[in-house]
Amino acid sequence: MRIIGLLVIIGFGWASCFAQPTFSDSTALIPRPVSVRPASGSFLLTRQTRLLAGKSVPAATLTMARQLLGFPLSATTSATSTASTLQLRIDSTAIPKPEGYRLLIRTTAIDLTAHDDAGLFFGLQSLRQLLELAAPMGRIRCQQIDDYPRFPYRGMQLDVSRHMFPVSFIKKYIDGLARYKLNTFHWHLTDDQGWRVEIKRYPQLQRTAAYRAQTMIGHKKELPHRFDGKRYGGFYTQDEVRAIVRYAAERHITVIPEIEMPGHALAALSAFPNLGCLKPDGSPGGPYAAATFWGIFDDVFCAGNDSTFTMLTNVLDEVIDLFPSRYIHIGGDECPKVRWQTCARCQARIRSEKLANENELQRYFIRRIEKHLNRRGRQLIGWDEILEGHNPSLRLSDSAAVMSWRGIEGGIQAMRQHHYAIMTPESHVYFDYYQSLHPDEPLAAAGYTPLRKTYSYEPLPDSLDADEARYLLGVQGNVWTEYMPTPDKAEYMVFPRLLALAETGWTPRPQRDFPDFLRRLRQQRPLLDRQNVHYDPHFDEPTDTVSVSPAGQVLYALTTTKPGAQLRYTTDGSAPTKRSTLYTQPIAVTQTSTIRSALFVNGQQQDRVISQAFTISKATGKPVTVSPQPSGAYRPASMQVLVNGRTGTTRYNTGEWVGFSGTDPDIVVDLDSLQTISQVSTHILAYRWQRMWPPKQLRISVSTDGNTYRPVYEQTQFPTNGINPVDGKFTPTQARYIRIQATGQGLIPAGEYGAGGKAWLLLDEVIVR
Ligand code: TNX
Repeated sequence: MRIIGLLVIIGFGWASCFAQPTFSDSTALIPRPVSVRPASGSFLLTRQTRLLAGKSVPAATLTMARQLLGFPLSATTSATSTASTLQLRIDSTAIPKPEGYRLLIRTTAIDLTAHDDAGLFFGLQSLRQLLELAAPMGRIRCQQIDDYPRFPYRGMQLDVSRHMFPVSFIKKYIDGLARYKLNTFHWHLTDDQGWRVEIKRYPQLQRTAAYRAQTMIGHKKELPHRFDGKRYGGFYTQDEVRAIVRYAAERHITVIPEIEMPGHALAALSAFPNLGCLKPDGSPGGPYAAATFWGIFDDVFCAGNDSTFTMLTNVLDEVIDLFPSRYIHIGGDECPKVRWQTCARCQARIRSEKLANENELQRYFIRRIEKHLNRRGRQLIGWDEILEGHNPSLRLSDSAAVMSWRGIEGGIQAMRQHHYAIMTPESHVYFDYYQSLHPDEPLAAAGYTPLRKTYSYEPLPDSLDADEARYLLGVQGNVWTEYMPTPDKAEYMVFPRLLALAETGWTPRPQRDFPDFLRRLRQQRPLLDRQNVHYDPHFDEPTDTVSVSPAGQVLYALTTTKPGAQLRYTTDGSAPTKRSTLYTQPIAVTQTSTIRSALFVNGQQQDRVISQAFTISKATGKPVTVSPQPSGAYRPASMQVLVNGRTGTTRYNTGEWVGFSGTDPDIVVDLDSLQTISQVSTHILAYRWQRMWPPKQLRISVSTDGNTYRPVYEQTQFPTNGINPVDGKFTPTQARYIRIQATGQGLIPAGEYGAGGKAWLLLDEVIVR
């Protein structure tokens, strides 16, 4: 923390500030307050400023106030003798909203009145931001801020299993949450790749489950998988955990621990092989070892073995003693059922409990654990899969809460069933996904979630009525650390998206405005720098879109959010300079070329060069029909992405690839007129570790009338893990319609990642010559 630096700056800077008062702009606050009323005049924090506090204000809060403001404020009981005061008060009548506060800044006094201690803390965070934004002068404008959170739950998660971070970093992370008025730290402590919390009763968890033999290098979609050969691991001692819980509590942050079950349990099984399922022949399962790469693993806790529940409830008892949170997170996500299907004990449990299937066995598992938590006075929280296997006799208590991550459906379902829900959809608030499509971005998980997308997320689904909407507790950003081996990398992925999430959780919906958020974020950069936060600085980088006009022309549009910046571009492959063509409107792309663009402010290039290649062919911009319809996230807004001149890249979640889940696509491009053609090309994206498989066969046929097609090319081998170019060459022929059919897209074969599930087929860009 850089409080010392700030103190020096304010301490020595104040003398000169009467000459040239600079004001911090109250609306530079993040999250944006409910209401700000500016007044005339300004307040200057000086060494004479006294801290005045009512009896209801805890001593710890006064200490925190000094620490937050970085100023040696001495306390006083009366304001008479001093030049200026900072007065703290708790008054739940004047400030009716929990966590709410009113900050009244006048020329000689700042009055901070809050509903509760948390409100004081968040009010102090606002004051601190105002002072820091005003640094080095420390003079802030008179104003009244009335503020309170939109949602009671505002969380950030951190996975310490895939990669572990030092206690110092956990504290810095908690500081980051506190600054932006988040109030929950969801600590993902166990997973397949390592068990990270000390459990005194089971030293084998520390000895064995906390370590993996080595760690994967690169992205799991790349084959062959590569490893670093280095043993990796560690755990947080109970003393460290207690210190972190205390540190968080002082900052009004609740720590919710997560102990994963019944899936994501490989590390635990490595220490307790007897808690795995029996093999089909009845022999014990295993041996198990903590996972060395990323994904979902079939080996899970045995649900038929009572010892599983004994061990887990003993673990939870120690966890409950460590964490005073109302909720205990038990995971519940991504639990394959294949072992349960062939385990004699699990099958016996299904019979004895009269369960319909393995999904109900999962519910039985969760419900049994829930009963234990409830007996200990705690409530269960889990990922949305805890709603699986609905069976009235296994109903979770009303108090169980659901974290909706596979989109928002789980959350909606939960709220309809009157369970509290926290929205954490991977589509918007997974901070392990790329923030930019620039090729220089450091390695990240699969998705693409730019800042604007995170910011655009509205947690309250339209489909809920007012009664159901009461069950929306709030929002959370998730930080899975497969590709974040260091604290710096984690910060790069988390910031500034955390600030966008914080605003979503705090600020009333009508006050949220992305351009205004960006303006404030730019002002906050020096604050992040001073905190030594390694945030992603590219949030004003240009973004591009490709569309096809009604007349069939490819249009390349660029936008920038950077004020006063000019976009300039070249089409000959050269690097853009301040003398390159100025971008004023979408560029009509008429020939195969690469457009490179960059931002310039006062003739100086800003940020990175954006590059986009186009292939223009006889098919470009022509009408396309696709059947059956593409599936899920790979169903583009327009099928003309297949002929927009742009080919999908290995960053595949951008709407460019057209995807089919378990179905065989049939694509027809109409060239509008009979033409002589001799080549049809396309691309197949096959990443087995993303469940993306090539077809058994791809056939290209042509037609003059759209009824009778003649095959001209077939391909059955798609050897590349990644993008497979398909180049169908044939003797020149007359045709108007081009048809591409891919077949054999069924279930993922046994022994492969995601076996038995539907394979995806991804296809993009039809090029006809
Ligand atoms: C899914 S989100 C997971 C995690 C992975 C994450 C990677 C959830 C409940 N489970 O185990 O780390 O995807 O994005």
